[in-house]
Amino acid sequence: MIKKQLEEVKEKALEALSHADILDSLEQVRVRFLGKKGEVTAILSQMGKLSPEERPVIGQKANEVRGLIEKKIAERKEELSKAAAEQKLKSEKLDITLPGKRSRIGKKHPVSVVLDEIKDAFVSMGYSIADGPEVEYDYYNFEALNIPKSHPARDTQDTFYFSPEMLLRTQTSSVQIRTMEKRKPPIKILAPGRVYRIDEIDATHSPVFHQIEGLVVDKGITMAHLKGALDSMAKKLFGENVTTRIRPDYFPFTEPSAEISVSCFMCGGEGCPFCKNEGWVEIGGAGMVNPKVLEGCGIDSSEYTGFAFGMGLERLVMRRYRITDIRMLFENDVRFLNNF
Ligand code: 2NL
Repeated sequence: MIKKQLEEVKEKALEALSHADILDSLEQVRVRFLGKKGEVTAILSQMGKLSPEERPVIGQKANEVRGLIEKKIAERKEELSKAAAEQKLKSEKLDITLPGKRSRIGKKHPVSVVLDEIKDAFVSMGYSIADGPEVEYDYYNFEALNIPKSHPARDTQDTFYFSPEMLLRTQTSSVQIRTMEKRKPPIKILAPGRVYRIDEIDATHSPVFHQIEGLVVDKGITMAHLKGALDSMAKKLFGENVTTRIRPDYFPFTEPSAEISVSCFMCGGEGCPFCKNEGWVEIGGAGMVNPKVLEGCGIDSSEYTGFAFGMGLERLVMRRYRITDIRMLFENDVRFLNNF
């Protein structure tokens, strides 16, 4: 009787197992037959009713059935796990032969391109690069440069003040003054940097721009040294055929003062629309450092002389790349910047 029940349970279990096609239903089968309240367990609990002769025979049979079901469950479990793993691998398949997504690499801003070239030109002539604060004392920005409070040159630069004594620098000359105060000649520095002026924004004006100033102070420095330095820079920047021209000008911090031009690098000086038929393009100003300025920094002007020059970097960039609107250099539109 029990033996027959065991046979039936075995068949039922094998039948159920053949339908179990996910791991969860396999567990349901295990509970249904082998669990505490399972069908095999229920049969085994009737063993007490058997006669002593029958007990070992049935016992053995029961163990066989339980063993078989356990074994089949384990086998099926193995099969299903394998299939599940394979399925997972298939769904997560990665095609490593597909080309990757290229990330776009940035490049140097045209202002940096020209700045680096100018720095290289002067470093190769033995200059050091100097810098200083953009928030500056009135003294270093104006007073020490022979521009007293009453001077009309202040009007054109009237600018961003924090207090009567502090402002955003309007020129990088302040860097040179600080250097002359700290160090004895010989001095040979290039001072590039951002400067600020109250200017209405238009095609050629921006309240923020960059200036490059140079300063050389030593015994016996003359305007010929200035001309040589400018010539050398112009050739490096615009080509070997370019020459420079200096004509009288006025700055409070230099005496004598000069306007610097380079021969037109578009037409070679013949005259063309680019140089407005002049054959020359203005790039900045220069001069011999005013003795008052040297003395103010504690440098004996009977022993030392010096030259200085200043150029607007954006203007040079615009000339170099024929950009007609300065705002293009500050808008950071990559469609524009990708052209350089
Ligand atoms: C221009 C003209 C110039 C200087 C800057 C300078 C600095 C010291 C002493 C004397 Cl510490 N001069 N700098 C000299 C002449 C001209 O700049 O057109 N800049 C855009």
